[in-house]
Amino acid sequence: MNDLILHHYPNSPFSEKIRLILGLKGLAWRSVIIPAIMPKPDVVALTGGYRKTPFMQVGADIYCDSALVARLLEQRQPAPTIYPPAVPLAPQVAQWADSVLFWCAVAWVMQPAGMAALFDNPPPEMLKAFAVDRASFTGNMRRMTLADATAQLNTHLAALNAQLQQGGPWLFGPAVTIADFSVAHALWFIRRGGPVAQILAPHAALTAWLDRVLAIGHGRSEDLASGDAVAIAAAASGHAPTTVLPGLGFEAGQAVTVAATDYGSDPVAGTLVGLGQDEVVIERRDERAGIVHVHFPRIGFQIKKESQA
Ligand SMILES: N[C@@H](CCC(=O)N[C@@H](CS)C(=O)NCC(=O)O)C(=O)O
Repeated sequence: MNDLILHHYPNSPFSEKIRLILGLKGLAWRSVIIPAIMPKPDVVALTGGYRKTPFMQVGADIYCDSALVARLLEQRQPAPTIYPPAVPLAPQVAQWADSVLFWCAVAWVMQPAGMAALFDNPPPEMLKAFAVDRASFTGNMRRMTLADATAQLNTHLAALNAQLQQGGPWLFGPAVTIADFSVAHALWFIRRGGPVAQILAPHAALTAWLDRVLAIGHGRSEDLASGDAVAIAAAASGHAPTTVLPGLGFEAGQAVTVAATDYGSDPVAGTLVGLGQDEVVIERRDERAGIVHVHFPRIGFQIKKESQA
């Protein structure tokens, strides 16, 4: 059943991570292209305020953050696995790539030559709107300078290349893992920067591996309008089953907010309907989308009782 609806846009690295995992798993999906900057009324109708890209919709269940979406895809299609038991640290390495490596790549690509290639020689007003949007999105972060990014990126690229010189074909040997996709999306972004992709050139094992990961492709998708996705949520009957486990500091039915702790920290308010070691789920009602369950990973998110919010 083609009920996986990915909300994303072409230039989004974290979306590329998910598109490639969909490709690896041979899943069919529906593609909703969302705006790259605010306002995003249809996104907010579904998520309740979370504005990062991508997120996955299944009926009236909304899965935020690519780490959680990757787990959902693993449940949907366990083979080939991206969490092989032989590489238990792969999710932690993926988290390093999603945070540390990713921001080095962003700072590197955002130099003028990279921006021109990424946005295909954009008009100045478009660049200005993008810069204003991202300034508030990342307002609580210290901006990396180009000098910082260059030095740190070169160190990371050399280590990744040395790791792959051990034999590959994947980062941790014979089994592909979530870490391959998290490292690949950051380097995919560098490749989209045209001339600035030269920084990858000295690392032959790494670039051959990147070709291999990107050759996986995106699986089969069909387009869907964002308004139709909102209507699908409103028409859905029921939600994925969830429970609130005891001993984790919260109770079912409590009014809470959930927010990312790094950047793009807009809180989403609702009633707690699911909580475990790895996931938190809140229920909220939207005028257009109806009763929606919004799922977040536990790592990287803060839950607050409404009285603390
Ligand atoms: N931790 C998030 C990070 C997502 C993220 O930073 N996405 C970028 C685009 S790749 C974003 O949201 N940019 C702002 C936007 O799209 O509005 C995840 O893994 O999904």
